[in-house]
Amino acid sequence: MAVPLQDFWVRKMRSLFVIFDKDADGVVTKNDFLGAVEDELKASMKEIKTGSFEHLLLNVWVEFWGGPDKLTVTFDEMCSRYARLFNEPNLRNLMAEFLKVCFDAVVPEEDQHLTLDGYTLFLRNYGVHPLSVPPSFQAIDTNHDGLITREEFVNAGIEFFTCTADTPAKLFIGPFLG
Ligand SMILES: [Ca+2]
Ligand SMILES: [Ca+2]
Repeated sequence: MAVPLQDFWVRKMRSLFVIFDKDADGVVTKNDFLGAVEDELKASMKEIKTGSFEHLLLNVWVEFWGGPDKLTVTFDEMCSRYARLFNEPNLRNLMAEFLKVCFDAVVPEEDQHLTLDGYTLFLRNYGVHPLSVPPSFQAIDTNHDGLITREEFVNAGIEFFTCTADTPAKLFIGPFLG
């Protein structure tokens, strides 16, 4: 029998799910998920980055959302797929790889870090209002130097998806909706 999922973690996943369930009907379609990357963000990426980003996004859909065949996913289905992160280290590696590509996609080649403006652009893509971004930025900027490094970004993302406790990383993708 499956171990019950930890309540706080489920609430984090809820904050993630609603970003993609824009019409709030309890279902996220594959098109909702893959279409979440807006042209504006794509335009700011190099062509090769766009290709690898879309490829990874598809992998994330297959591993954590609908699976290889389904075109829709419910919240419970998504949760049970993300819960596999607790037992399957290779999935953590995939998630870390995805987060690295996300980071590289929004950070200019010559820079090594994400600014508040860059993170605002990234989260706006997911419908997060610019005024809601600074608390998330501060949560991820763990050494408080006003810049997010790749390592800070990936660590916060992994913590968002794999930590069951209430930590600042709950703000990784914007406001925590509880
Ligand atoms: Ca929906
Ligand atoms: Ca920092």
